[in-house]
Amino acid sequence: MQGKALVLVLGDQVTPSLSSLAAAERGRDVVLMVEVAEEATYVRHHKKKIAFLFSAMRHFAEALRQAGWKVDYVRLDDPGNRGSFTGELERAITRHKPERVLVTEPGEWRVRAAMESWSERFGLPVEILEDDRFLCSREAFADWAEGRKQLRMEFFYREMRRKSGLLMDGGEPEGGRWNFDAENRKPAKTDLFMPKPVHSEPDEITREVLDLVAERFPDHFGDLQPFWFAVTAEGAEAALAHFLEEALPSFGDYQDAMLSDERFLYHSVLSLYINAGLLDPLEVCRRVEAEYRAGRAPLNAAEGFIRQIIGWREYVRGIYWLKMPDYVEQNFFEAVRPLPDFYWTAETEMACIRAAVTQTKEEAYAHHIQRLMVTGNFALLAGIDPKAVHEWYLVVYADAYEWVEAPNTLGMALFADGGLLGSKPYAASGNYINKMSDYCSGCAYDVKRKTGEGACPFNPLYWDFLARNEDKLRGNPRLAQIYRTWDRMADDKRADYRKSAAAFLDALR
Ligand code: FAD
Ligand code: DLZ
Ligand code: SF4
Repeated sequence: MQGKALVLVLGDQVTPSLSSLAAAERGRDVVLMVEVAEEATYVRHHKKKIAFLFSAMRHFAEALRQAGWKVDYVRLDDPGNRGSFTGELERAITRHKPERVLVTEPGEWRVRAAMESWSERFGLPVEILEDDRFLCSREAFADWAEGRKQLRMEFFYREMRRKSGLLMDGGEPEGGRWNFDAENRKPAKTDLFMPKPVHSEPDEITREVLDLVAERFPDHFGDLQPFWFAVTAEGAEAALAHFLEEALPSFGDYQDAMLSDERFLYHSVLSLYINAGLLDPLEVCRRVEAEYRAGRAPLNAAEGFIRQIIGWREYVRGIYWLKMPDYVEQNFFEAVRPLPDFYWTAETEMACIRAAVTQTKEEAYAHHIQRLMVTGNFALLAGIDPKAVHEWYLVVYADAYEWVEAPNTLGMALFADGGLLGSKPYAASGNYINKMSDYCSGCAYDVKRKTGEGACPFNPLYWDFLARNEDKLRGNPRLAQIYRTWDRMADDKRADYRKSAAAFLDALR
């Protein structure tokens, strides 16, 4: 029998079936959970994210105790708290004198690098176990990627469908097609019924955490109140049940839509629960499939949703671990412009950006198309330094961890990886935002104006981006048609676009 273990459980590992807990012995081994300043400040996370995780951690520790585990929980303001995983593990080793340390692999490269130093540092075996909450292990992804000229999500996704059996009809995809994305691009109308996510009432534990966060992190971005996130598995389950019943049937149709007064539309708002471990991603997908099989949700909704989780979510994680630590250093377009202040203040005349940033500040949430086609698209077109954009996305969302945030930001939104994750940049002019949202009707800029005073900035920036990066993009077959349009444009029109873009970018300083 192996000796007594100290089991370190991280804030985004609040899952009873976690591999490190499964490998430990209840009643004998000690579970260590630590609130540490370094995790809240290595980037200055949104106040709501810190409160969500601390409260989820405290509730989880209590649930483990109830289930018979010995739990050593270090609070942020406990005397002697050294403020880092390494410092707190060292103190706990002195307290408990374990023979080994058990931990489930972390989500971030930075933390893994620290973990790998622990065995030598503390003179103890440190077992880093696989995180089996993912369908595809890091090794399995590396095997899949090996020898492929191009890594494309769609092919990876098909393998995950086969592996999980989700939406399969024998060996074939349900409905005869793997992907129903083409049916998922309807703009939403304001008179449609939109369900609101479930609001959980803060209990005493959460209220105590809210006071702590207000006192310790007053200068961090974002509003702490009102706080309505669930912080337990039961609360997250209620949010899932509500989504299945109220929003899933329309999830597919309006997946790409944006509306000024509807911050959540038919999105699930489950990413923060899934990423922290309060919901099991595969179980969520099975529940979605069951809604389809029972005739309560159409196939385009169920397939669209399942693709986001067993496709995109698993795929970006695979890319992250395959390419770190270099992945976050990439800057394909050599973009250097500083992040404009309005990413923090929301003070801009651009109604779409103002809406996305205001809601991000208030909710620590924006849905995918806002992240990709509004704040992401602007940063791409304006040539903002990818590191600054990456840090912003890591700070501002309650669901943000580097393993999922970095490939989405640097790969999908900014094309900073030169096309490893996506086959072309998601660059779009104001026309796209106008088609998919109601933002433009309330904007100081005119989306129909292409250049000059009052023109929607996305219009000249779009062409300026393509012209500026012509040497890097012209050879991309998916952009051939766009460059043909640019080539056919009259010289003075092209010059107008470039001049308008330059004037806007100069004023940004
Ligand atoms: P829904 O629209 O309801 O989708 C269902 C689920 O699918 C989500 O809960 C999520 O678990 C998963 N999912 C959907 N799209 C993606 C994706 N592209 N990558 C991974 N999982 C996905 N997601 C994060 O979880 N954390 C991040 O830090 C994050 N940063 C992003 C940064 C940028 C620039 C972009 C473009 C996207 C980012 N995403 C991130 C992906 C996506 O925007 C969010 O997962 C989604 O908006 C969460 O809201 P939801 O739960 O309502 O999602
Ligand atoms: C994000 C976060 C924060 C703010 N605080 C803590 C903490 O105090 N203790 C903890 O165990 N985890 C925290 N986390 C989550 C970690 O940052 C996360 O586990 C790592 O980034 C690895 O994914
Ligand atoms: Fe955004 Fe342009 Fe529309 Fe204004 S006009 S909301 S800046 S896309």
